[in-house]
Amino acid sequence: MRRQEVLPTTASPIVSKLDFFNAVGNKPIPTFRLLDGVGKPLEGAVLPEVCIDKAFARRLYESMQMLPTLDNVLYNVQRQGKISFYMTAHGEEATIVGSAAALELDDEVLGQYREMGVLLWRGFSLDNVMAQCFGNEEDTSGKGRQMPVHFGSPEHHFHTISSPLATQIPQAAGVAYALRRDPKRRDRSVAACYFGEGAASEGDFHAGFMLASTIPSPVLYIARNNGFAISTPSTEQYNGDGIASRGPGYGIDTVRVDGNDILAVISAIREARRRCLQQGRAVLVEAMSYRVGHHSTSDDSFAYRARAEVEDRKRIDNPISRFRLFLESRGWWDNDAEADMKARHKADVMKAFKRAETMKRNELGELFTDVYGGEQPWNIREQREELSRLIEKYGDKWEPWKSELSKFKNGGKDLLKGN
Ligand SMILES: Cc1ncc(C[n+]2csc(CCOP(=O)(O)OP(=O)(O)O)c2C)c(N)n1
Ligand SMILES: [Mg+2]
Repeated sequence: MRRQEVLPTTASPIVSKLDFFNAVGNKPIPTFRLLDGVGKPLEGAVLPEVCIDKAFARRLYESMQMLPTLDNVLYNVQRQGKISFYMTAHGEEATIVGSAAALELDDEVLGQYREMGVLLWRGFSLDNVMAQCFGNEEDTSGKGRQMPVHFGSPEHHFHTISSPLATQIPQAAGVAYALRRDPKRRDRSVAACYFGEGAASEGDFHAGFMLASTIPSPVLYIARNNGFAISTPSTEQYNGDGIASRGPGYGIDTVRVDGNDILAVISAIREARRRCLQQGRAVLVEAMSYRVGHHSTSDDSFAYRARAEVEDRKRIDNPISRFRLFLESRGWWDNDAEADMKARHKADVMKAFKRAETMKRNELGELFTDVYGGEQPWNIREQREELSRLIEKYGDKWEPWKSELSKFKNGGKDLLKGN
């Protein structure tokens, strides 16, 4: 028999028919789902084991419900001018809580900015959330020097959020490589990296995937495809089949999941995590959802999408009510439980808000610390001295300065001469 011909640099079979292709398997990528729109398991669906556990299932539901409670309060707090900015996670509760629940608590998380729910799942308190958003003296994320929602907590293995999009994608490949090199964490921990479909248009997406593809490491990429990058709908963001279609191009195991089905998200992330560790390689999960809220408090989405479209999505495919219907079908939830939870959540959030509202900010001088390690460089010293001179001149004379300084511990006096 003649030996089959292959080219030296590829295992590609030789064909005589000219055939172009533009899809994975020449058909749209399917979406993995376990529960239908009314919380009923699909035929043949294998539910994750957590569903057998009533207490865990209720915890999942309560964690999802906490997000809109917190989001509504903080959104309004921003509108009252008490915090400068906020971003909600409306519509993505199942993707965020489900993925958090499927990860181990010490997996390293590199988020984009809508993943506060992952931190809450790991025990970051409501007081911590408020302290960061208010930038008060209890802010453990950054001493009040970051914009709201830029959380970070080494204790919770949650890397600090940074505003420039997609920077976390190559960083996650590096973090996962470091995990692989650490004998204590090798084969045990993954780096989980969240990003939006919009961020995947950045060069850093491709740089990160290239790194993860060629320098194998256990990085779990979670693409939150919520249909929008601020005002740009996903239909204008790419011409391919979402973000999932890019995984195979980099030789990365990939799955697309219904991001509004918390049980499907848990199953997909669990299996993705297992593969990451077993193969020591990257895995990509694309979670499909719909951004129900405005992009941020700086956005009014009704300028570019119909109110009715949003209302329809909320009603037809609500990740929270889908799971509630599932719980009810098992006899694990009812109206009394709902009323009790809502009252408890509201009281907890309001208590944390009221506490944070009255707290002082860090000393003003903290503005100049931690910028660089080691000795303070001349430019930072100069800026500190300039502010000190201005406080001396206007601090107790000019009303806007007086009221602003009163929000800081020591009223800015730490910057005056002799301090
Ligand atoms: C490098 C960079 N370019 C632009 C922006 C402004 N920006 C902030 S969020 C955003 C949209 C991101 O959309 P997506 O990744 O889909 O996340 P989503 O907001 O939908 O969760 C843009 C363009 C930025 N922060 N960084
Ligand atoms: Mg998006």
